[in-house]
Amino acid sequence: MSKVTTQREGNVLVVTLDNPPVNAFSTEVRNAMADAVGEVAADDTVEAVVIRAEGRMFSGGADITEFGSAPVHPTLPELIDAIEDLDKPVVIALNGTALGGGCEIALGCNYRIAVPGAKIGLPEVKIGILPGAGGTQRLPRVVGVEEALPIIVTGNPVSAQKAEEIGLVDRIVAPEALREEAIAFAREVAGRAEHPVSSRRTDRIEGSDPAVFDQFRARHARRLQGLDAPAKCIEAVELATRLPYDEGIAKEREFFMELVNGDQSKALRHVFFAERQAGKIDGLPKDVQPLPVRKVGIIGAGTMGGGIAMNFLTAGYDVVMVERQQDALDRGTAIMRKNYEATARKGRMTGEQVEAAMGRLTPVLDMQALADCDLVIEAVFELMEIKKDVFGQLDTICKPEAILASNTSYLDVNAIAACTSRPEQVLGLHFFSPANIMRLLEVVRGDKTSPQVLATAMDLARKIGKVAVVSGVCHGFIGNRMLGARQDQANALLMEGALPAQVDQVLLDFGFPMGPFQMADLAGLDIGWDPDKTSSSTVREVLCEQGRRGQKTGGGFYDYGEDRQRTPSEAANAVIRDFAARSGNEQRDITDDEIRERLLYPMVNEGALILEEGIAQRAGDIDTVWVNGYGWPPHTGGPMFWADTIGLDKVLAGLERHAERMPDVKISQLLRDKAASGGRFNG
Ligand code: T1G
Repeated sequence: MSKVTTQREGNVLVVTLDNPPVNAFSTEVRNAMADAVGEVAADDTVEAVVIRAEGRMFSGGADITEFGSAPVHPTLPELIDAIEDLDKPVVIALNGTALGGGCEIALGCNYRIAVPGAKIGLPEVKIGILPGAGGTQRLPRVVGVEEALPIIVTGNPVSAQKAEEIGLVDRIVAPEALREEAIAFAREVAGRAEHPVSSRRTDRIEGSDPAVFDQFRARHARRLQGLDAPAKCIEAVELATRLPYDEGIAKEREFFMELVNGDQSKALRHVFFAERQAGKIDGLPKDVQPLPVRKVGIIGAGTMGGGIAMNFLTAGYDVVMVERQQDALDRGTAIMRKNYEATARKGRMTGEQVEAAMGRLTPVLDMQALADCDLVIEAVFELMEIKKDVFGQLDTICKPEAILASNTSYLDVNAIAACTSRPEQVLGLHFFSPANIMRLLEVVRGDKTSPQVLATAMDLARKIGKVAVVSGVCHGFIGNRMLGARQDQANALLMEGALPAQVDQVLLDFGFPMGPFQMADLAGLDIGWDPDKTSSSTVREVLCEQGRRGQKTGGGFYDYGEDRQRTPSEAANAVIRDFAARSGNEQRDITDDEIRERLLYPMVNEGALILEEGIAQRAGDIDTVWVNGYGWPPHTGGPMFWADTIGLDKVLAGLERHAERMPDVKISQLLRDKAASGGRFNG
C-alpha cells in the first residue's frame, strides 16, 4: 500500500499521506510525494491541489531515524521547493499535529487550513538541530520575526487558533468537514491570478528591528546556555531579515548539517528514542493485555501520597486516599487543591477541571475503603517493618485481583511481596518528588511480578503521562543506586580537602541544575536522622545537631537568605574541615577535572554493573532515568551515552587512575570488556 495516494476531485487533485504512526517524511514518502507533484505539474486539467493526511495527526516531521546517514534525494527541502514552484495553488489540510517538516511543508503551500485541535510547530531545536527544510526562512516571512522566534527557538508548538491569529493558518474547519472544505477552498482559489508564496514574501520581515534578536538572546540566556542549536536558530532567523531567500536558505542548510552531525543532536536524538524504547519490555508475550484499572487507592496523604494521587486524578481516575489522622488528611487534601489552583492560575487547567479532579478524590481514615480499588499504592514511611505491615493488611482488605504497589525508593520489593498471598500482583511504582511534576516512574518488577501486572503498570504510566523505566530489585533500583555511587565520592572528596561549593560547581558547569550538596540541603539533611540516637559521627549528623538541617532551616551545607539563595557557610565548612582533619586523609587542593571524574565515572560504572546484573533492560533505560529523574543534561544523552561519547576507554582509565582513593568502587567487567573492544553501551 503506497504511503502517498492521489485522487481526482474534478479540477482538484487530492494528495493523501498515510505513513503510520506519525506520517514521518521518510525517503519512501518523499519519493511518492514527489511523484504526485510531478503528476500535478504534467496535467493541465489539474487546476488546484489539496495535500492531506490520514491518521491522528498530519505529520511528526522528517524521519529522525534517517538522520546520521547521507541525505537521500529528494530531500525534504527539495520536495517543498517543488510544491512551492507548482504553477497551481496548493491547499494543505492539517488534520492534527504538524511538526517539523510537517509544518515546513505547510509553509511551502499557498494556503493552510487546520482542525481546531491541531498543534503546529518546529520542535527541531529539542533534538539539537534547527528547521532544515526552509522553516527558519519561510516562517518569519509568514508570521513575522517576533512570532517566529519563540516557535523556532523554544520548539513549542502553537494552537490552531494562535496559528490563525498570526497568519500561519488561513482557516479553521471542523474535522469531519476538513477534506471537503479543503477541496472547496482549492476550487475557490483555482481561478486566482496570484497566490501567496511564503519564500517570496517580504511584508512580514521588512523593517524588522535588529535589536529584537539580541533582546531575545538576553531574555533566553539560561535556555541558550551551553546549547548549540538555539543560538543557530536565532542566527538563521536573523539572516532571513538580512539576506535574500536563496542565500538565507543556504545558511540554514549549512547550520542544519553542522548541527545534525554534532554530539549534542546525536545525544538529544538518543534521548528521544530511548524514552520511547524504555516503555517496551523485552520478552513480554505479545498477547498480554493490561488489566482494567478504574479506581486507585493511595495510602498516605503526605508530599508523595498527595503528588501521586494528583497524577491519577488529573488523568480521570477515581482515587481513595487514606491517612491515619484527620488533620494530616485535611492538610494533604488542601495542598493538592492548592497545587491544582496554582496550575489553573498559570492557565494550564480550567477551574472546572480542578473541581472535577478534586471531585474524584475520596479522602478517608479507614483502609477498608480500599476494598474495591483495582490498584493500591502505598506511600508510607520508608521503613521495611511499616511497609510489611501495610501490605499484610492490604492483602486481606483488597479484592483478589487488585494490584498492590509500593512507592519505596530503595527497599526490597520481593520482601514486601512476600508479605502477601499475591506476590505476582505486587511491584514497585517509584515516583519522584514532586510526584505530580516529575515525569520519571521506575516500575520495579519483583521476581514474581506477573507479565500482565507489569504491562498494566506500563500502560498506566503512559496514561498518567509518565516516562516509565522497568527496574529489577536491588538497593536503590537504577537511579538512586547510581546516585549513591556519586554521593559516596562527593562525601569522600570533602574528607580530602574539597568543599561543597567547589563540588557542586563542577556539576553545575557540567549542566546539572544543582550539585549533590545543594540537593541534600533541598531535600533536608535530617532524612533518617534521629535526634534521640544522634552521635555526632558524621558531618550530616553534626550539622543536624547544630540545627543546620538544610534550606528549610536557613542553613545546611550552605547558608540561605530570605531569597533562598545559597552562600558558602563558614559554620558548615568548619565542621567539614574538622572531620577531614581527623579522617587520616592527606588534605590537598583537588582539581575540578578530578572532581568531575570522581563523581561521574563511578556512576557510569554502577550503570554498567546494573546492566551486568540485568537490573536495567538496556543502557538507554539508564539514560532515560537520569535525564528525566535527576536532571542529567539531555544534550549529553545521559550517563551511559555520555560515556560512549567520551570513550569507555577514557572512563576505565579514569577509574583505574583514582582507584586508590575509591577502594569501594568495583570496576564492572562489562565496562572493561567494552573499553577493550572499543564498544559502546548504546549500540
Ligand atoms: N521520525 C521518526 N519516528 C518518529 C518521529 C519522527 N519524526 N516522531 C515519532 N516517531 C516514532 C516514535 O519513535 C515512536 O516509535 C512512534 O513514532 C510514536 O511516537 C527537516 C529535520 C509526533 C508529537 O521532533 O514529538 O522534521 O516507539 O510515542 O506520543 O526541518 O512523536 O512506536 O517505535 O512520540 O503520539 C521534527 C518528534 C523532526 C517531532 C507524536 N519532529 N515526535 O507523539 O507518539 S526533524 C519532531 C514527537 C524535522 C525538518 C526537520 C512525537 C509526536 P515507536 P510517540 P505520540
